[in-house]
Amino acid sequence: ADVKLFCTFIYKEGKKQESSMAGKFVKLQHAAHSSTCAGKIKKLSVEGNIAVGKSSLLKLLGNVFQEWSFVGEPLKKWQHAYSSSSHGMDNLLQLLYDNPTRWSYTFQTLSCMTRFKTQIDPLSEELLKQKQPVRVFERSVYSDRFVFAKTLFELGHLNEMEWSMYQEWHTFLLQEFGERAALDGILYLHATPKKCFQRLQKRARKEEERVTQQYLEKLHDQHEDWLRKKNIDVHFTQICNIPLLILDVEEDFEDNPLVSQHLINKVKEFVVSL
Ligand code: UDP
Ligand code: D5M
Ligand code: MG
Repeated sequence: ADVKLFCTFIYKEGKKQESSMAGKFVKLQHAAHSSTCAGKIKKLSVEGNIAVGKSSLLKLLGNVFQEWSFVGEPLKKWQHAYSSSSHGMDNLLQLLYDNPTRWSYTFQTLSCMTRFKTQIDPLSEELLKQKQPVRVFERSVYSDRFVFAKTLFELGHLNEMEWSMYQEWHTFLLQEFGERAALDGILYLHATPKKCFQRLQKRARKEEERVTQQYLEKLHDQHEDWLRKKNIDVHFTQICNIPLLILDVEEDFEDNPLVSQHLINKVKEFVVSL
């Protein structure tokens, strides 16, 4: 359905537009990669299911690579969005889980905007001074679309019109900000949905009380389709081609020095190779 709807949008714009858009994306990708060759910043995102351990990995890497910059998910902004109501109406994450059909589209507008903002944020003076600056994000504008928005559409929480509109403005933003938002690598944390569900229960975030293992299974499959099977939209092949490091985190790495060290080594090797 994702491919079909996206193509509808493309075809409406005409064939010529299709090829010039594809060309533009390819050009943007080349620009992003050549800038890394010149010793400019390397930007990575950490992707993976809810509660797989992304924030924990960022913390672990932060302790080791203290000169790198780490950008966690803008969760606070989603929990305290706009309204100053005292009835919990400003917690968009809570609203999303309480009534996904009503709030999914609203949530996508805020999550995507906040992610775009952080992904194109200029480097700090301190980071600019470094020989090889590295910035690591927790998730990206890509997982927002290819994992969450797509899942919420497939579950019927975004209707056809919302999904079409979403794809149209997301594509537009990628065209406009693609170069600045481009990633040089993806770290994909992989664990079974069962393990993620256990970690989600252990974390016990109050907004996520209604999250089911079935939902995590759906998100898991979307990650696999996007990152491992690479069977998403052809117009985004350059995103499929971003260098990928798959890290198996089924075994706990938190408070496990041996497993932690193994992950650190793998990430280091990967970043050097970019
Ligand atoms: N966690 C764990 N073992 C690990 C990594 C994480 O038990 O090896 C726990 C962590 O303490 C937290 C939960 O799993 O309570 C979810 O982790 P995190 O918030 O890092 O997941 P995210 O949602 O960011 O991927
Ligand atoms: O992700 C933080 C929480 O936010 C988790 O409950 C998933 C949710 N989330 C993140 N992005 C989206 C989008 N785009 N739509 C719907 N829900 C989303 P965590 O994995 O716990 O760090
Ligand atoms: Mg997190």
